[in-house]
Amino acid sequence: MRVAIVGATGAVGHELLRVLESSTLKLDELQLYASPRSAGLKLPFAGQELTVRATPEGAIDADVILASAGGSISKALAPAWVAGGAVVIDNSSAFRYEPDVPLVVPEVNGEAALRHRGIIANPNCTTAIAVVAVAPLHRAYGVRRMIVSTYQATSGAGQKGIEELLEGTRVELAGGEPQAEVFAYPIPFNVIPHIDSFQDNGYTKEEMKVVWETRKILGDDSLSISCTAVRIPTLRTHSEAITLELERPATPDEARELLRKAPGVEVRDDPAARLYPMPLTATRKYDVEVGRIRSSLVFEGGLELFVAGDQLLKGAALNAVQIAEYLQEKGALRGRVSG
Ligand code: A2P
Ligand code: 11C
Repeated sequence: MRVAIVGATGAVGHELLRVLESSTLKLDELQLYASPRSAGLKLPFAGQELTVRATPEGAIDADVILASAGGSISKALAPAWVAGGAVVIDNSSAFRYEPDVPLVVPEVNGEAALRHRGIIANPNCTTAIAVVAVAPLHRAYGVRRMIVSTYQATSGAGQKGIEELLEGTRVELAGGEPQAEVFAYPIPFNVIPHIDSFQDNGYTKEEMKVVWETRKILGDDSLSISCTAVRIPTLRTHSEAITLELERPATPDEARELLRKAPGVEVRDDPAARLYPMPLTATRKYDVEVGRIRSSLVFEGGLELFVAGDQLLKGAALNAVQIAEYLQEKGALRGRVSG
């Protein structure tokens, strides 16, 4: 299989290289693309050095293109990549809401990927992490309402987000005033309830992505969902507090038992032993940590939980590679419907 990464020098691109090194994909060739600024740069991969090329305007000769260079690049170039015969697994939000573009988390709705017409969308990282934990509960108990509050790391905003936290922290500790370019306000020692643009309904686009994408992935437009998305001064891994109202009552023990068997989940839930999900322990892990599972005090028979998932992995690079692996396993890489 010939694979290309577009956006190979970015925060997600870096993780794609690492995940591909240990993936089950039968790689014959790996091509790396970024902006013209990075052309000629060499990046390590599986003991070799691969040269980054400027992303061309037209088709790329590859079977699978893992795109992570932002929505405008995907929007402009993905049609040409598809016309050239590639399957595009797109990490941006450019195509997620198009009815004929599957939005896929393989553990949850892998079979949707088989209906692709050239483009498969990778969900927003906050959504991907939440649905890994919520989907098994939804199947068993029927989620009626879901309320999410997030604690999102700076790398959600890419490499520049990481640098703004690190540099700002150095400046603040030296007694200076940190700058804010990527984020709306200085992020060191702060908490910012503002990710992406505000919408007419008062929610941010990041918050609405959780609503739209969770419904699409779970295939249930009746789900009542609301989200408050907050940026915090951590480097990576998004955490989320999730409250669920259920159709059929669940006890915390039943939920723990179910989630222990769920793919992509690590139950980390023993408060007496101070065991709960945290960025400290979830970072660089493939599984999403789930803990603090307890009966809701608000919704009778409902649940409260806390999740922490490495959003550069399950929320982005890992999920994209898992989609490619799923297609390979099902022999569906070349099986797309034409047109
Ligand atoms: P570059 O490093 O050359 O700017 P992040 O999400 O971490 O900010 O990364 C964004 C990725 O998208 C980087 O690999 C970046 O490459 C790439 N990128 C940015 N602009 C373009 C462009 N015009 N064409 C292709 N890739 C781009
Ligand atoms: C963040 N979740 O943390 C965002 C980044 O829709 O793919 C991912 C945006 C997206 O800033």
